[in-house]
Amino acid sequence: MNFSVLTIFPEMVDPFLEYGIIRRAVEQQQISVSSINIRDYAEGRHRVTDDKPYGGGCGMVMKPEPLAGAITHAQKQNPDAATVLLTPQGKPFNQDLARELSARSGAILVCGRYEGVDERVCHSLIDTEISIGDYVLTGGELAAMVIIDAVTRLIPGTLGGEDSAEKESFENGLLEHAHFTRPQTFNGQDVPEVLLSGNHGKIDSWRLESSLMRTLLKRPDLLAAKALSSREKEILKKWGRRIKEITHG
Ligand code: 9D3
Repeated sequence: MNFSVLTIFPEMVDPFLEYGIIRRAVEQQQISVSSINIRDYAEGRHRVTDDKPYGGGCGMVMKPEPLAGAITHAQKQNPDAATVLLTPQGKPFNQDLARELSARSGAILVCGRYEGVDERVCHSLIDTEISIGDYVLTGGELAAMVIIDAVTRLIPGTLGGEDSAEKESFENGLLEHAHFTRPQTFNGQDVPEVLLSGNHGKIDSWRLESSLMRTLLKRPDLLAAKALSSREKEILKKWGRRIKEITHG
């Protein structure tokens, strides 16, 4: 998968490529990430990339010509890629969107800065607009890195180990079960006995129960959205009865 990041701060992206799974994916050529400096496509001695908004108002707008130049260059390099604008007005990023992007051969990630991008660029050169959540950032660069991170770990082989991405949280609509490692007693707290039993049927049941209860307590919205199996329903009913016993005596 080939990512192109279009930004006025290409140096922001470089250190992100040097760690962990992302670093290995680059080394093994499962992904490539090229940063393109939008300023390189700006004209004039000062290579200006922003300008005052028509109609007045505070803040600046990204000029269309440098951005269009950078995007068309990236699209020629990476012809099958999706062209994505990172903007607070975009579609909220989630695991489904990450999976859709991971099925493509590339993504051109256009990072806005200032108050926004000239509308005619969005209109003519952008396929989709993505936001990474309802909070205000100073630009799209961190959002581009979030997307590269989430998409890369979905590419087969990048996790390079036992765990497949499919087994994890959000893939089955539940949060993951609790995890424990050595020592068996830590700060007076013991690891649940069942995990030491070696009985894998019981361990799987305990993990499903842990997943369901954590999702109920921490993310009831996920549980409400999920199609539950009859086994999952039984576990939730059992806990419902237990809670009723406690609250109703
Ligand atoms: C005053 C109006 N602002 C909108 C809330 C303008 C504005 C603020 C911040 C315009 C751009 C930005 C910079 N943010 C991004 O480029 C951005 C972003 C974000 O702020 N939140 C979540 N996802 C993203 S993706 C790109």
